[in-house]
Amino acid sequence: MSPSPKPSSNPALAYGTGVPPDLKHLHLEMLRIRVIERRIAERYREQEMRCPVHLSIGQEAVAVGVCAHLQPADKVMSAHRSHGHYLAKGGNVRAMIAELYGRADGCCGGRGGSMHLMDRDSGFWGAVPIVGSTLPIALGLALADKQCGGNARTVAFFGEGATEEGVFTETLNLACVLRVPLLFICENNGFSVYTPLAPRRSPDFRFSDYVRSHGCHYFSGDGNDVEAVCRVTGEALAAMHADPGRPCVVEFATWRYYEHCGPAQDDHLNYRNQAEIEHWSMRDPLAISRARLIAAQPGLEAELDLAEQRQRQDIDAVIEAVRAGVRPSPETLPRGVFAP
Ligand SMILES: Cc1ncc(C[n+]2csc(CCOP(=O)(O)OP(=O)(O)O)c2C)c(N)n1
Repeated sequence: MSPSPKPSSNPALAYGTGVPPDLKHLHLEMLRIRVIERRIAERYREQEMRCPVHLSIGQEAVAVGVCAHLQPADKVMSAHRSHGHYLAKGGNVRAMIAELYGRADGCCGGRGGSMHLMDRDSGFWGAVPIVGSTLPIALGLALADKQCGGNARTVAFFGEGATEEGVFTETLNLACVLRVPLLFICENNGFSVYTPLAPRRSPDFRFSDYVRSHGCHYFSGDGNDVEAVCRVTGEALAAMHADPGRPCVVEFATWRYYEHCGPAQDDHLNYRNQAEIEHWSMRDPLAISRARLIAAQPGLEAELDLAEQRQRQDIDAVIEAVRAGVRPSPETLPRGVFAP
């Protein structure tokens, strides 16, 4: 996996709005993200990556299905669980891994780690782990584009936990009042760290009603089916196109397979019930797309296996190249803290 050329060479990005997504490309892109995150999980135990990691294993379909509609000039912001969004938007792999390893050639100079990714050349405008904090920044990006007469799309990815921060309501409201066409993508994986939705929301709460009552479009879909994500995102973009200036929230139901933060699975902690775990384990986004592809074309099985093998070799080569790199020198520590 050599550093991706800029602008992005992400194959999924060739599938702009209106073009039916190619399931094989979408699957391979999800697989690439899965392989990279699995390798991060495996290598994390060596304790050379010194930053916390929030893996999105299980949530790849949302990142890939949404970004399949975007071009490099479109802008994306994310939060603490951002590897999938960064990669699906065409972010440079080598710069991301270098960031996790704290190397000077990391996408944030090795100072930020996993939770502070950025690759503006590919339209990934940043990730920040303060929950909800990137929502108003995304609104600012979309507002600037509107004021300058641009036609880039701006997308904010966030978890459902961020909707419980006041800043979500403020951003949603301002987007509606100022008529800023921001696309909010809410990945509802059902948990904020260890807390499920039930104790966090009244049984009467309807997120769709809440969003619509502000004057915003609302759509929802199966976040573990990449074709469904693509379809619903396309519908959301079409609704925004038909009614310029009205923002849109799309909520995708999904599930993370690993712990909230860290390289392991934590289902033994029993904060998620067995029935839910079994339900979602039968709905792995990669298993779904692979089964569909092979049912349509049985000969693809060997090709997909080979692709996975190559992706593993690629990420291993990137990791070894990154490990040979240098750390930022202490003299550069204040860089980026104070304006010159
Ligand atoms: C303002 C703020 N409050 C609390 C935290 C601690 N925290 C980090 S991630 C997280 C849960 C966020 O859940 P969600 O937004 O649904 O994203 P997920 O982790 O499920 O992807 C919390 C509470 C934080 N980083 N920022």
